[in-house]
Amino acid sequence: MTRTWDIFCSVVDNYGDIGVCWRLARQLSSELGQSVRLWVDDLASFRRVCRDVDPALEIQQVYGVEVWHWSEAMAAVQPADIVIEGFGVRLPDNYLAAMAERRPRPVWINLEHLSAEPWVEGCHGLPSPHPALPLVKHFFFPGFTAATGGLLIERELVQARDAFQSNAGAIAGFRNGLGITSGADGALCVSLFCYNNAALPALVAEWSAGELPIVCMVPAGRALDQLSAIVGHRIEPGSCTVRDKLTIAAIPFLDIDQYDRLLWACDVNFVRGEDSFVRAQWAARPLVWQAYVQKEDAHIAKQAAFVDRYVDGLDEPTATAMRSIHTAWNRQSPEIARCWRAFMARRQAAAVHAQAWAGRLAGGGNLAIKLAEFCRNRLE
Ligand code: TRH
Repeated sequence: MTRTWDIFCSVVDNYGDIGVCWRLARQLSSELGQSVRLWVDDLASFRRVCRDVDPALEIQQVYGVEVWHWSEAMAAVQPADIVIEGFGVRLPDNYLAAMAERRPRPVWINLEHLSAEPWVEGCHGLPSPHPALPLVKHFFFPGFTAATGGLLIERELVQARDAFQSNAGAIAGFRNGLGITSGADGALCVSLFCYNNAALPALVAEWSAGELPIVCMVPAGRALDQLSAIVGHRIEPGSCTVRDKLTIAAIPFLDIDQYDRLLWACDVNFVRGEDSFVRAQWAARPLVWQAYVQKEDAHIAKQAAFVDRYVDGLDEPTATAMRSIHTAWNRQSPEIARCWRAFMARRQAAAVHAQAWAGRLAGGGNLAIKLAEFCRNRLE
């Protein structure tokens, strides 16, 4: 049955919030036939992950989703059947009041951040009554097990990935399209998307001096800025910078579908935050994840909880290499050079495991489908 949805997204300082909200909105509309209104406070950032967005428009249709520019003076609208706050964003008071007035009252969801930590199962789905209004919000946690909300995955994703990864011509065409016309053959292809990381200089030194030719594909952004500082000159997207065995291939910031292809095309993906982290797992290639840095080292526990799950079923030396490289990268330690060498020594096993892991991930369920079911069961 078609329901109406309002999804609210505030772009904090990065792209994960809009990446997740857009992916969810698009999937609810195109695969589940839902009527979706997506409210976004920063259309310029949205345009970076989806080229079809026009930042000048207050209201527009994008792939069947009605996108509204969410400004402070929000228009008085009738709330939808289902209201989603992306990552605890605060809903405007007039909209909350309209939700309380509406009959039947909307199902109200706070879509939470992803974590592999065990406590998530106990918090997924919990209700939280509004202190003053007759409204109840439910917490919906993405996660890796059947007792959580699962992960976002589009219906055709696995098929599209497998077709791409088994087609050398498609991969070469994709690289050519990014302007990478030489250096990639026979080299290890690595994509790099990270926060400023004090371990990056040591990693670059290791990649340059190592035995293996490496092409590091870096979309424009913070990682490229830091690489520019490391090599001592501004690296422009579209250019290649060679340091001994390392070629830094700077590319533009891609839209989210092209970014998937980058992950599918690479042998190892350095990813960060939440959405690129999940996409790298679906890419079925080894990944190195930098968790979003939090106070009191909360991100270290978060990273370790994921790696604990991830290494299940791996042989001990590969599991140790996987743990060590994640610890060094997230602790931003120069130990990264040694850890990279150890990781490379277990490269084949890590690649086989990444395939198996991508297959296992589906066990946690499809987030959009689980969310739609969760809401359907709560509609008055
Ligand atoms: O941008 P992020 O650091 O987002 C983070 C996290 O979501 C974090 O949980 C949140 O609290 C914080 O923002 C405020 O990393 P993430 O989650 O990987 O999101 C990046 C998005 O950008 C993802 O949807 C993929 C997309 N992307 C592209 O579309 N093209 C690109 O070239 C690249 C590098 C990324």
